[in-house]
Parts: sequence; structure tokens; C-alpha cells
Amino acid sequence: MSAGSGGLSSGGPGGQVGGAAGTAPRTVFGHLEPYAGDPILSLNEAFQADPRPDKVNLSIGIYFDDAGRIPVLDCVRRAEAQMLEESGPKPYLPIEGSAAMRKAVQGLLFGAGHEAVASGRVATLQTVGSSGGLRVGADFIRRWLPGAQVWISDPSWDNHRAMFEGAGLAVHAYPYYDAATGGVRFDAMRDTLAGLPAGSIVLLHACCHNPTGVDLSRAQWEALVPLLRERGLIPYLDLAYQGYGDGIEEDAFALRLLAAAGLTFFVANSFSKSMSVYGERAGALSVVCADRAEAELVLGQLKATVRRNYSSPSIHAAGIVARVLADPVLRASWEADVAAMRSRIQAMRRALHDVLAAKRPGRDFGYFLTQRGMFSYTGLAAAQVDRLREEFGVYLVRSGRICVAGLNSGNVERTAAAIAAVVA
Ligand code: KET
Repeated sequence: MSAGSGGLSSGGPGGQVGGAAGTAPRTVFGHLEPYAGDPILSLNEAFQADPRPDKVNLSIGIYFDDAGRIPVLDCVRRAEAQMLEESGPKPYLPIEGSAAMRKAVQGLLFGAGHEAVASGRVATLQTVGSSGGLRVGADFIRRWLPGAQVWISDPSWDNHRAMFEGAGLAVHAYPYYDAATGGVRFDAMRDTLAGLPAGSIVLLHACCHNPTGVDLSRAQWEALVPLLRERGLIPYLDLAYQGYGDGIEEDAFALRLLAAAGLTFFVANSFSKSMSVYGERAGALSVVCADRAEAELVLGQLKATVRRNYSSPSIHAAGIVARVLADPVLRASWEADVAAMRSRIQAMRRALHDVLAAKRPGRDFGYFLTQRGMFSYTGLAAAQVDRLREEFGVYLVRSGRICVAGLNSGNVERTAAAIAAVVA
């Protein structure tokens, strides 16, 4: 670790930088804090390194099929085959990404012929995953709405706080999950939002809340709209799991509601999960503005943000997404695959619930059935999570979140039995 406060001076032995006379020389990077690792990604790596053959990965938000593999969707394979066949050049995409993909994303999010899209008041850019979109939006907020506070749900995806704080914004949490009931603390949430300064950013999970699996009802979304409008709050939707909740169209409900209400808002959406293309980094950021002129200004400044960061997004990701969404045959195949992934997760929820209910009849595991999307919040304490990993090879995040899509017909009973053992 570093010692001394000398300025940089050259000439220390072995590339070291000497401090003032008498202080210990130090290396350039010796003062760095070790990175503790990301709680989700490190756990996934620990899982890969675990030699036990019957280990179960419920850590990361990735959809695995019933054989425990990450599926390659037929529509994606065919889109890629078309691209290979065309064997076109690979120029840089424009800063804002592929026009075909951006148009397809707008159609997917808002639905065909939506007024907001038709009137040109939505600025959409293709981003490096939805993570890239979230961060570009955060940097844009820091630059153009500099005093804005950011409010995320308690709890939220860990990286939300990290991304917005990393952009230099102050991040706070509004009440959300109710551990006592397994529902949403809606009154407390609404009261908190009602007290926020105008111009605050309110990050909302558009569907399939991560980590809890507990979503707002349609009536609750509808109740939020006048509050958001009257208080001048700016929603920032994260739509990473479209299709995993109730359906591709159904999961766009909140987004379309805010658009119909004429609110100005951000939405970062992802294809990582819905097209099973995690490593392609396929996502987008859209900002719904008051009118076309404003959307053009916003798009321009989003482009400036991207240019000084990663310059432009991936041409391969754009090719996949644009083709799958625009080609009717590929689109139908994709919709069928999303429906199959969604119903397999529901079947696993049911199987997990039934085994646990049989083994621990005194407890209510009904939340496994009502929670939506990839995740369930089990309520397991960190010590129980550790036991599951160490004794049973079942990996989940220490908050007690499980990725239900890591369950399959070969491991669900064993996993349920392990959970039953630690809750005993
Ligand atoms: N938003 C949410 C809510 C989310 O859960 C993830 C990923 C992302 C955005 C990022 O998706 P992208 O691939 O950048 O479009 N979540 C899983 C993986 C991770 O942590 O990176 C997870 O929670 O396990």
C-alpha cells in the first residue's frame, strides 16, 4: 500500500515512483484498492470453478434450457446465417447505431404506429447492452440535468446504484419490497415519491423486478402516473426482461402507459435475455420527449455522450436484432421461443413450490408462484445461502435472490430439498 504524499517524480528503482526524501518509494498502482468483485458475476465465476457435478447455478440472470444450456434461438441462428451469407463489409455504425435496429426497437417497445414514434418525439439509440444504455442515460443526466437526484427501488439490481453513482449522481432508494407480505410497499413508495424534488429521476423496473420478482400491478402503475406528472418527476424505465413476465406486448404496458400520458421519460431495454444473446451486447436507450425538436436535441447530446465514450455500438448485435424483429418468419419464431422460455420458468416455479410445500407444510411458499420473470426473492438469510452453496452446491446471490431459469427437470427436486433443509 502507498505511503507518503510526494508528488510524482521519476527515477525510483524498477519503475517505482519515489516520494519525498525519506519516504518509502511506491509503485504507480500500489495504492489501488483491490476490487471486491461484482456480487453477481463473481458468484457465477465461482460456480464455473466448482468441480461438483451436481452443482446448480441460480446466481446470474441468464436463461438456461431444461438441459441446463444457454439456448441459441433458431431465429438468431438464421439471422446470423443470413449475415454470413451476405458477408457484407463491417464499417463503423453511426454513433447512434443501426437505423434498422433503432426503428425495430421503437416498434417493439411502443407498438406499431404509436403516436410518440410517429410524431418523432422518441430519441432512440442502439447501445452496448442495456447496461450501456443505462450508463449513457446517466451520463447525459449528469451533464444536462446536473442537480437531479436518482431514486432506485429498495432493493434494486446492484448495478443500478453503481452506474448512476459512477456517473456522478446522488442515488437514493424509495421503499419497494415488503418482506413481511412479499408484496410492494406501495403506499410508502407513493409517499416517498410525492416528497421528491421536481426533476428527480425515478428508476422503475418496467416488468420482472430484479431482484424480487415482485411487480407493480396495472392499477398501481396507473396510480403513479398523475403523481409523476404533478411532481415533475422523470421516470427511467429498465426493461431488461421483456417477454419473461406476462408476454412481449403485456410487458410493455408500463412504458406505453407513460408514453400515452405524455410524460417525458427514459427507457433502457435489453435483448440479452429475450433473444439469449448476452455476449453480443444488444440493447437500446430511448428518451420520450415533448416533441420532435426536443427529441433531436436529446439524440444529439446522447450521441455526443457515446462518441466520447465507446464511439459506436456493435454491427453484429444490430444485424441480429433488426432481422429478428423485422422479418415476419423470424419474428414469429422468436415470439414462440420467448413464450416457451416464459412457460418453462413458470413450470419450474410450480415444481419448486410443490416440493417445498410438501416438505415444509407449515410455511407459505406461494410467492414462488406469484413472482414474475427470472427471479424470486426467497427470503433466505445470507448464512442459509452460504450453506446452500457449501453443502449442496446450490449457488444464489447472498440477498436470497434465485434465478428460477437455472432450475430444470433434472435439478429442481434436489434444489427444493436443499432449500427445505436450510430453512428447517
Ligand atoms: N437491467 C437489469 C434489471 C438487469 O437485471 C440486467 C442484468 C441488466 C439491466 C443488464 O443487461 P444487459 O445485458 O447489459 O442488457 N442482470 C443480470 C446480469 C448482470 O448482473 O449483469 C443479473 O442481474 O444477474
